[in-house]
Parts: sequence; C-alpha cells; structure tokens
Amino acid sequence: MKNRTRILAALALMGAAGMAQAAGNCTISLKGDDAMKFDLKEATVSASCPTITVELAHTGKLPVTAMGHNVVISKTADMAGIARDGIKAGAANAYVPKGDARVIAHTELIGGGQKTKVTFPGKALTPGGDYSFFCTFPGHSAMMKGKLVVTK
Ligand SMILES: [Cu+2]
Repeated sequence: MKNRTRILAALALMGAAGMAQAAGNCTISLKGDDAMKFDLKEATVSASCPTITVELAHTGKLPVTAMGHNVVISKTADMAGIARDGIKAGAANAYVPKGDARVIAHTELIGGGQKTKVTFPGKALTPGGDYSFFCTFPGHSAMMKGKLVVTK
C-alpha cells in the first residue's frame, strides 16, 4: 500500500513536470593526479537530489604528504577563505578548518592510488547559486578548482 502510494505520487509529479527531466545528476566523480590537476573544470548536480555523492580518485603515485588531494564544496565567494584557513588548520586536520559552516561538504585527504567519497543533502545547495569544488592541500586550490553548477 505504501509503495503504491509512492508510485502514484511519483506519477503525479512526473505529470506535473511534463516534458522536463525527472531527475538531475546526483553524483560528481573527480580524478586528481600527481600534476596537481582535477580532470574536470566543471560539474553539475541537482539540488533536488536527496543525497549528492562526491567521489574522488587519486590517479597519481605520490603520497598524501606530498600530493594529497581532497574535494571541498562551498560557495565560490568562500573558497579563498576556506583554503587559507585550511592551511592554518594544518595536516592534523587534513587542511580543512574544523566545524566551518562555509564548508558544505568535503572528502578525506588522500594520496596516490586511493579513492574516497562523501555524501551530503542536495538541499544544502541552491539552484543557480555560485558554487565551486576545490582541493585545500596547501597551494593546490589555485589550480585544483572548478565550477559546481547546481540545477533544480
Ligand atoms: Cu590537491
């Protein structure tokens, strides 16, 4: 009965949306390498996703202490401040300021050959807002950054 109600509700929503796309993208997959680069300059997610997954694969070989990478998501206006405070937070905090409300989501810091992921609710983002993804390892955010486009 519960399932049937859900299906009916979903059908009603689809009808209301008409020809529009039913669901947007809910996963961001990034690769970071030993050349201090992400493979994408832009990624798109939907604020209507119950859960957004951010995946990071470090395709290089260098250790986390030399070429660590993470993915931090914030408003673009907060990026420089978070990167600066991340350096102050230091290696012990994986270069992410602790309990920082500007940080919408962040992965662990990983080294070559490792993978990580993190999830956060789509409702943490506003469609059309100006967001970025970047790495807070010292010096990396100058190159390791991209635009996060948020759709409805
Ligand atoms: Cu990095």
